[in-house]
Amino acid sequence: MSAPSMMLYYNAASPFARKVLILLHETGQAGRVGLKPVAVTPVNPDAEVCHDNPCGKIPALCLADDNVIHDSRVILDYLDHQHAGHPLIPRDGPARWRRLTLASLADALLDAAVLIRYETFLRPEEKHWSDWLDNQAEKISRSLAYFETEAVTELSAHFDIASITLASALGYLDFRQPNLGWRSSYPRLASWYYEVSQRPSMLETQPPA
Ligand SMILES: N[C@@H](CCC(=O)N[C@@H](CS)C(=O)NCC(=O)O)C(=O)O
Repeated sequence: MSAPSMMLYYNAASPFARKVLILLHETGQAGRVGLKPVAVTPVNPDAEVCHDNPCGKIPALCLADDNVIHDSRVILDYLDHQHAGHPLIPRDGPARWRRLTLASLADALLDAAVLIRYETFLRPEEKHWSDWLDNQAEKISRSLAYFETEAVTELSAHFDIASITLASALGYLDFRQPNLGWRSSYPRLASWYYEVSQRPSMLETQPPA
């Protein structure tokens, strides 16, 4: 196998980086991308990441021509144009906008979960803002309720951009909020997630134990 032609700044705990890894596995491209592990938080930026992505966030993908693509949504779009199989982001029609909207909601759920992590893990306890934390938690529960009642059947139809993003988000909830107990409130989603969790792309990209 030839050497990877691209390099991904990532962290095994990052759910946004996991989205990229899942798509790489699903589309048979994992061997094309070398992985560069970095540890970043909003209060501990990494100089090399900041050089390539001024906002300091991961994932960021360095291409063979030295251009850098960042934000997981943009990276997934780029990589989905780099394989010959069935696109994981519908190219046009109503399916495109529906699946991207579902993915966007799962990304927003993830943003809320990551912000909760920063508030509870990085900020001193006496400075925690409970109203703010409660409202981030509400964003998560409203989004889960929507997926449960309005989207789980659609999700089951394809493992694509929407499913990858939601699966990564649910995996992150299990990883960072193991006591949340979301499965009892959202049983259809739990059963969907159980099924997709068996996919090789999910098993090979699990967050650290
Ligand atoms: N919208 C971005 C979010 C990326 C993101 O928030 N990544 C986190 C790690 S999970 C990060 O880099 N945090 C460092 C920071 O916010 O400075 C994406 O989809 O890639």
